[in-house]
Amino acid sequence: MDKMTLNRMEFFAYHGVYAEENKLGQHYYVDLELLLPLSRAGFGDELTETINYAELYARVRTIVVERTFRLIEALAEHIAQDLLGFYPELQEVLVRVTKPHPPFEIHFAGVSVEIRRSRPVEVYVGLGSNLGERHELLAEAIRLLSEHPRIKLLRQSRLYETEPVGFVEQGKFLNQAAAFATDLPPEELLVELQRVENRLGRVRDKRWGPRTVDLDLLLYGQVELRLPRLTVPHPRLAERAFVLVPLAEIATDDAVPGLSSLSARIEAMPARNEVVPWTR
Ligand code: A4P
Ligand code: MG
Repeated sequence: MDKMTLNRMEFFAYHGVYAEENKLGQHYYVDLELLLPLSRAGFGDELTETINYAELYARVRTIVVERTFRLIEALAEHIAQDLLGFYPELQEVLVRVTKPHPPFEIHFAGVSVEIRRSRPVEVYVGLGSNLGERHELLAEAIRLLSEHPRIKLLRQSRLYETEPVGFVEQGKFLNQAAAFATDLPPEELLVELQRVENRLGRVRDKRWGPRTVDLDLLLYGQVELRLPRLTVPHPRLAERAFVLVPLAEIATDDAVPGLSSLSARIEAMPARNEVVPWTR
């Protein structure tokens, strides 16, 4: 992806946790790295095909000098979210905020934070539980995930009761699918899913064995990924009626890369009859 950078925009402002900072003010530097396609501007030589950096500077300036934040983290986050919201062509932004001279006796050359943010992606999570208060555990898992500031719940399917697949000497499962918008990269999202599993008492002993909550990353936009600890789309997704039936309720028919029709796939699975809507 092409890149535009704005280096060391300099402002005077009053952010900070300490009273001196709010009273005396200080200098701030802001650096930006914007990832966006620039070839149309390159070939056409038209300002309307790119981001006008004078306008960009003015937007950043408004945030830095007209707002007050306690933390430079909050200032950087605010700039990143504002720019992603305002410029639809912007794919990713890096924001670095520096206080070169904090108003204390310091023995380092200023302090900075640097964050990289991208446009949220629609992701699908498969949930399963066959131990404890299953429906409460699934609801709690969705609630805990949505509490994350960078994960937003979009839709959730009904609950389905399903026969155990794989290791069959265990209780029936409740399964569900949920769609979220997130700008977390896939591996960080997996860490969040595992954090929620652990909080809800998941003990990993037997593979495919009973579990309080299992959270699988089914889809991350249209991305296909094979990492040592993460495969997306989920490798066993297309063979499992307990995943596909809830997923089809909240996703479009062509949502799974490499699978032309979710509904046709489900129609061809005898096990779809073992996936029945569940109510209390
Ligand atoms: N991993 C790789 N890709 C992914 C991904 N897309 N999402 C790695 C999540 N994890 C992924 O998973 C094992 C490792 O897979 C993780 O450490 C991660 O790095 P796990 O959740 O620790 O173990 P698991 O769930 O016991 O194994 P696995 O292979 O994920 O099992 P499944 O495929 O999740 O199957 N029957 C019914 N009716 N309903 C169910 O929900 N679930 C299972 C578990 C078996 N039978 C079931 C159900
Ligand atoms: Mg799993």
